[in-house]
Amino acid sequence: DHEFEIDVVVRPRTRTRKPSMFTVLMLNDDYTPMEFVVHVLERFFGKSRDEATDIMLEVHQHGVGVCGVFTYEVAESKVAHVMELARKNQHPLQCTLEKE
Ligand code: TYC
Repeated sequence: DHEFEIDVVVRPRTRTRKPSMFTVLMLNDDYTPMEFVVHVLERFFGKSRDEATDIMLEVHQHGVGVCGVFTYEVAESKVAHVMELARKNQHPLQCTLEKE
């Protein structure tokens, strides 16, 4: 009489969750100098001068533009840095984050 035993190893499946991503948006206004916006995009978002100029013009012409997409903590930190530098220079520049 023959019996087969099959051992099955069951690993508890730990869920790997992708972090939610957040888009950082730059908003247009009538007062912030174009050069300041270009500087901000270079300094905080790693853009080249050409890329920064394109994004700035997109915001200037259409009201809003994408600075980049990041995890929540990174996006929030970048927005805070932009707002802080704008405030220090007395520019009304607004930067916000939006869940993807
Ligand atoms: N509209 C501004 C001007 O004419 C330039 C500007 C561009 C301001 C982008 C904000 O996010 C901005 N000086």
